Amino acid sequence: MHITAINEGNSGSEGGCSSSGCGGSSDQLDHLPQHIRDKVKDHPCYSEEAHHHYARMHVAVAPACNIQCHYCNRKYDCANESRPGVVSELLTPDQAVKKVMAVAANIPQMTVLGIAGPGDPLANPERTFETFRQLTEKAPDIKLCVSTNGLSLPEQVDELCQHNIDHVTITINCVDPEVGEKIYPWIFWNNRRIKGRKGAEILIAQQQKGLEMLTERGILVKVNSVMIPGVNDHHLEEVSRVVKSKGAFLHNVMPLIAEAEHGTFYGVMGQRGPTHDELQTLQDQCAGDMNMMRHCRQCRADAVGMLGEDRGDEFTMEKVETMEIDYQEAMQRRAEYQQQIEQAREAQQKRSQESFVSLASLKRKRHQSRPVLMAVASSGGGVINQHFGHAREFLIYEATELDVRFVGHRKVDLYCSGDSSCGEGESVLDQIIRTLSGCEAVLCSKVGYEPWERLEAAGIQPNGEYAMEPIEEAVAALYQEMLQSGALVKARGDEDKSVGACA
Ligand code: CLF
Ligand code: SF4
Repeated sequence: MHITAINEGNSGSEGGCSSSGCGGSSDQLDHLPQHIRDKVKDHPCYSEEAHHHYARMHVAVAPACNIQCHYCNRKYDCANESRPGVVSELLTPDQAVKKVMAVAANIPQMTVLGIAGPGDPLANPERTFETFRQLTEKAPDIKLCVSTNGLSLPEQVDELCQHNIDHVTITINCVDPEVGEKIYPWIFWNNRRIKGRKGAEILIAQQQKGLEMLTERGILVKVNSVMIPGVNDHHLEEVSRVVKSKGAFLHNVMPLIAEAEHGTFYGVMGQRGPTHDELQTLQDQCAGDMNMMRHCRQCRADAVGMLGEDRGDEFTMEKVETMEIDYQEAMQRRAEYQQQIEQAREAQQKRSQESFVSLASLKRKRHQSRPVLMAVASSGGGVINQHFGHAREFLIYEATELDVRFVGHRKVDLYCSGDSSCGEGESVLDQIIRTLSGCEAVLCSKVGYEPWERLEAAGIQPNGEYAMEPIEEAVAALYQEMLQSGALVKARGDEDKSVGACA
């Protein structure tokens, strides 16, 4: 069994940020030039495997925006890069730099600083570039990252290059103005508001031009797209093809978040977001042409910490102002800490390569058994280390005889809140079970008696036997157990008819 994380089905350029979990990240990244591997290997968004180990932070220095998206309300974070929620504090560049240094000194695994809102960073160029300029000088060990709607991108590419920015995200929801006019009511361009199709046309042209200019200059570009059922869902495969042909490195198809209480056009109009299945199906369809990101958590524009967690409250400006930071010393500690992470990653990788051999020897005839979805509770480090009741999200993996791949995450409410309600959260448990539908096992460090019974009754086998084991290996091993027990053999007539057709 070969352990991969995502992006199966890609051709030669696969890998990239689609690292392959503990099992084969070096395999998939090995074919890339060293300078690209260096750029992605510690970036929690560009490398799926890295997101188990490294953190990012955003500083909210960019309040204004030059377009209107139907899924955005200015009161809330930019939906390009964040789930709706007010930004707690808007920062000046000086404040942002202080905050970054405070976070870097306290969270040694923080490798990337991104500016992603709450408006558009390139619609606020002075504030954005001043922040980058100071950080390049004061915190040279931190990678800089920016996310934009792309309208001002071509005019800012040279400036971006001067700031040593390796990673740029462009949100591209369409390449066809007919689709675009349903998403963008207007843009602000050359001091004028331009509505409808004309506005969408300009935005698309600028995005494509900006993408080409960045890739020509060797900057890694990730394209984010918001999947809006009935509006651009059938169009996003084409978007994937086009941006890939222009050199984009990674495509991140995210679900629309539209709630009436957010006050967005889509929210108020009742536009729904995609289901888990719809999202995964589209990501799989796009994967034929493109490296796909599936671990995006749609972070806030002021998020701090590992993807999926937010430690922003620990670093309010009020608290930051009281922290005394010796950054030289902090850099030294960060380097040592990150070296330990790298050693652990290397050890995991070696172990997985060994298990590759032993698992492969157990492999049965291809397509004889069906794939299985498994949910995993992990608080980071790439291992199964979280109690079922403490999980706020489950990582979803698909195991087959040939590989294990990460396919997404599903958020849940906390089952065990740590007070007396723990174990009595009937309705929360119902909701978790519903959220995990389609999964046949849930792997966690521990699970209580009551949820165990309820999960089992719902056809989701709880499993605490792989506590502290690397995720992909544990999923692979459990799949093998299921395989050997005969539980996964396809019913007669379900076999893949294509098997052996060329043999
Ligand atoms: Fe931030 Fe975006 Fe850079 Fe990452 S987020 S600017 S590329 S450092 Fe990452 Fe967050 Fe998804 Fe963005 S998980 S929303 S993709
Ligand atoms: Fe909102 Fe971002 Fe769209 Fe601007 S680009 S309207 S801030 S979602």
